[in-house]
Amino acid sequence: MSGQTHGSSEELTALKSNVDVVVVGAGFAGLYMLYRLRGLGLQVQVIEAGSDVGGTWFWNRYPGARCDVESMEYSYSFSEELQQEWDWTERYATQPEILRYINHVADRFDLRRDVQFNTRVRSAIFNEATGRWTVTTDKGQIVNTQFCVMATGCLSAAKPPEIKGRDLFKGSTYHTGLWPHEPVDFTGKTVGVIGTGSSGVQTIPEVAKQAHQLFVFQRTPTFSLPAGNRPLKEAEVQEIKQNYIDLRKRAKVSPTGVASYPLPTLSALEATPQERDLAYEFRWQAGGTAYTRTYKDIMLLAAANETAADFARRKIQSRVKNPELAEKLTPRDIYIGTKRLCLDTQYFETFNKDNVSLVDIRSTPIQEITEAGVKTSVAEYKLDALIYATGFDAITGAILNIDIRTSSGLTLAEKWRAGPLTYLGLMTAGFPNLFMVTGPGSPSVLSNVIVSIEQHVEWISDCIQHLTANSCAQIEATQAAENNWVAHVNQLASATLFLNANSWYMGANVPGKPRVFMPYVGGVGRYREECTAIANNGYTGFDIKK
Ligand code: NA7
Repeated sequence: MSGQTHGSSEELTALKSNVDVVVVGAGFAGLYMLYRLRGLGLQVQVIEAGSDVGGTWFWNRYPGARCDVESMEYSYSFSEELQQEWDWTERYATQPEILRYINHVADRFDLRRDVQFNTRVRSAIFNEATGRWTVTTDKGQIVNTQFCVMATGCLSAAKPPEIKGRDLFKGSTYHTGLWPHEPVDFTGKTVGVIGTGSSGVQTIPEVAKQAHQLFVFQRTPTFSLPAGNRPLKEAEVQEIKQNYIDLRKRAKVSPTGVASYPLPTLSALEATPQERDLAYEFRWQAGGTAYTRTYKDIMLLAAANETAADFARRKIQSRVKNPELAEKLTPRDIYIGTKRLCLDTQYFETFNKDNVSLVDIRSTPIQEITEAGVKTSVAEYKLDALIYATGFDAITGAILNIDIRTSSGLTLAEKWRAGPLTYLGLMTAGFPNLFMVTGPGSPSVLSNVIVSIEQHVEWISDCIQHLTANSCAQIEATQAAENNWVAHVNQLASATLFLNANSWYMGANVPGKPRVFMPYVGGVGRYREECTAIANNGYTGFDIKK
């Protein structure tokens, strides 16, 4: 079956002024959080900036937008009825299909009535005397709450590029992460795309189908693999559904939150070149980001990584007809996988089209945006439309866009000035009763994020239930536990190649942002075990007050 996309939800709710929990965000995290908290009999107010549910899938409507985790796994597991009744149609779901799914979930569990849409949270202030939070919205409304949950998403603060003259351009401007709701027609237009990360890689082939002329402004070439997308067959869907409970269990204990990914045991360096080529070819044909899991040391050792990168480079070169152009599109000075690996459908082949041109802005940098288009050091490209596929202020951006502070003057922005500090990516010392879903220091963006969201939401709701059952009003991460966790997260990351890349994992794409590797690399299964053990031991590392 397919869900009906709900119309405007604006009229459905009036903001409650006094609740047990405020949840910020009505994406996958916020909606499940609401569902669980309601199940505990709590009063909940969800506040969402968009005009409807969906979070990242509400905003990222650009042509070609698609998930890079397979649809049968990129979906909620908490309801057996839900996972049995919903039918995914493609191996990798499109944005519209995911949005239909999340709308279906909102309708099925009657979630919208506790969501205030079209509203941004401006500040959240903890009153140390009363032990409660005051949450203020951009409409000047105030909500008093015991707990705050930031379900604000890791990729929700769109980042325009810091290029001179950005507002001068007279044509149409778009950001992939803030795409209009109405379809955009590029037929007959001269279009520019700045950015060749996942969003650029997905949208470029689609825009090229329409545009008269497409200029792709590339700063860094991208490692991208064919997604191998295809329609799902009824028989395979039924087989997965029959074994769904087992599949979900395996996902939860796996390193990446994806049950179908391999658990490599061999070293790339112990295999012969022929064995490696066979193994990489197998993964290449299979499609998907599991390519970097072909061997256990690809993300750990430079020499092992180079074998995977070399194979991927050869593949890129075979996809682009013009050797000079192929070379420009081939990443040379980055370890494969240290920037998020992209999955594409005909990305490199698109550059074989006559109406598509690559502008290498590393050798000929953009100097400014003009009224007419984009001016590089050697030419001005006159455009009708300009698409920024320039990414996000990832992981911390949306949280820090809210003024979070305590009555004694501690601000989160100040505390995190040199990088985010958390205990388990769930809480941060000094800010009692403030939870984060997939916060920095948790597997988040290195995992199937739905699996990580469910784990966090369940941990948080169990924690609130524990507090309530024991007549406790307050929980806060201790400074010592936080220090140890941050050291542990950094130690794990420093054993990998991730620290070498100018990636959004490192905050390197935002000028002035501290350069810290933000996610937890130890894996979903291991992380879950740690979180569960901490809760089972009476919330070790947390101060709990009556
Ligand atoms: P990404 O992966 O951060 O990619 C952004 C792209 O934009 C990347 O190619 C950047 O080049 C480029 N960029 C960013 N700022 C500029 C400026 N100022 N000038 C030129 N080029 C620029 O964002 P996406 O939206 O594609 O994907 C984010 C995640 O969303 C993705 O990994 C999936 O998980 C879903 P750079 O590489 O920095 O040289």
